[in-house]
Amino acid sequence: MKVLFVYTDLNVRGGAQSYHFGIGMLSAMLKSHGHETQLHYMFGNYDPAALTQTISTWQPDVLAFSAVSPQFSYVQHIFRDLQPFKPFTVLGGQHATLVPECLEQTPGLDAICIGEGEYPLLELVQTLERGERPDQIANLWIKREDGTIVRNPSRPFHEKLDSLPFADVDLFDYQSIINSDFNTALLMFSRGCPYNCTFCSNHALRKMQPGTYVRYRGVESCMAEIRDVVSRYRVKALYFNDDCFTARRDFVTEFCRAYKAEFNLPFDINARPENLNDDICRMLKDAGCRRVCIGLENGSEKFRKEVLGRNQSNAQIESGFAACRRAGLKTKSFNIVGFPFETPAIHQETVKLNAKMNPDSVIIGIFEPYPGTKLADLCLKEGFIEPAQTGGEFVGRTDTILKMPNFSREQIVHCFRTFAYNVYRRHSLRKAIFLRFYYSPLGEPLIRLLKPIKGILRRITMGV
Ligand code: B12
Ligand code: SF4
Repeated sequence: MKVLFVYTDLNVRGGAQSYHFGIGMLSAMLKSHGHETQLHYMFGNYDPAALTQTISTWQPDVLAFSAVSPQFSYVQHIFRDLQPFKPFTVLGGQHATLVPECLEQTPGLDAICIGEGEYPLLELVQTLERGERPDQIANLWIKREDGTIVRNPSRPFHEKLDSLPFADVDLFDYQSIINSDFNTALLMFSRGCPYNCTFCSNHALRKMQPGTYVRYRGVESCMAEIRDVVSRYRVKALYFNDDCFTARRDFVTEFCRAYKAEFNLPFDINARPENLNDDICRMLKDAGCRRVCIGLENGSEKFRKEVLGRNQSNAQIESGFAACRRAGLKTKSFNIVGFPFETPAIHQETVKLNAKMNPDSVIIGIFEPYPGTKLADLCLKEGFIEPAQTGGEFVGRTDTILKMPNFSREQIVHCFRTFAYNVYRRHSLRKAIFLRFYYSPLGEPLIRLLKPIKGILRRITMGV
């Protein structure tokens, strides 16, 4: 059968094309069972005409959409603008998983997938191929012709990740994705995260299927996938985009040993600061690690513990950054402003802690309440957002939909724009001024304008 994946990647800050691990995995599974797949990547502009064209020329049997919550409105636009569809339509990804009511709310959508989709999608395609109704496939909710919904139970999280085929990166224009991200290929070897931060979807996703949520691939399988990617694409660096690469010490040890023996490419990882000590940082550095991206998120110990579900002290954060520095690893900190109950004074603690850590680069985004998370529920309960409000008509993470008495929208946006400047102004005025522009309203056009020299700018501002 022919399955056309539709991946919307619209109105996202930064302007780089992106790869989608989930779609890569689903496509690999279908292809390994003899089905044909194609991708319609909607990047830059919302252009439904191009999708209509792809559907009419390729004539797929199934249209398979994937969406995070901030992208779901574009999927709805597609359904509104292109109906009626002849192919069977199915939506998966974080939004369908956490907001399954979207099936009822989207005329023309035939099914959704709750959670992991490799086997559910394969079984759906096989059932349709046999000409049968796909009413009894675990993880799928199906809309019948009379509008009633069949809610099938969820199957356990897939235990053995090594048994799944490698992601089908060839479905994407993978080389230009690599090129657009400073010649860096994105890979991922685990699923889930052991932590429970209230603003992140992980705690909600872990409840949607039974079984073990946090799983890692075997190191041999990771090496085989890296080998495959670097032998077929022009790659200068790798970014292992696992939620928390350092969560399992035995994995890191074995991975570093195997990687060092075979590859000579710098790599970046994501980590929690409390996982980082001299031993692990030296091991990472020795294996070729270039940069550790650390979720700092907020500088107040009390606020992190009481509102964000992050029970870690400032001393632990400082010690994690210090260990990276001693090992010669670059650091990048991720931060958020505009959390419910945050105030300008609490945000100043985030500025202060970052200024003290002086990471090689900092990233800040404005808090977005993702449906199904504890913080989105809190926002609703406190009246900071309206029910059914999931996003605004702005580039995500650059503005807020929250209405809070102690931290106004104008103040939040101002803090977002001036954060990086305030972190760096005492360390490097040149970097601070550049980042002041980058986060200004002119930032997006500026990024596009400076595209030809973005590598140089990255070295000045991020050190890599
Ligand atoms: C890697 C990653 C990225 C990558 C890759 C993008 C992508 N969409 O995969 C990059 C860096 C580009 C990215 C960007 C963004 N991301 Co992101 N990202 C992740 C991360 C860390 C891992 C996702 C992943 O690859 N998992 C592994 C794969 C195999 O699983 P999967 O994608 O979930 O797919 C499986 C199932 O969902 C299902 N499935 C998925 N699609 C479909 C479709 C069909 C038809 C079927 C049947 C099944 C199905 O089957 C797949 C295989 O089992 C998650 C955190 C997390 N733990 O989920 C955040 C996460 C998904 N991202 C998030 C967000 C908000 C974004 C951005 C909007 C951020 C921004 N403003 O820039 C953008 C949106 C980009 C876009 N257009 O989708 C949120 C989504 C929240 C929500 N509830 O919607 C998450 C959950 C993080 C968080 N803060 O909670 N992201
Ligand atoms: S550590 Fe990061 S990925 Fe894990 S739950 Fe917290 S925010 Fe999400």
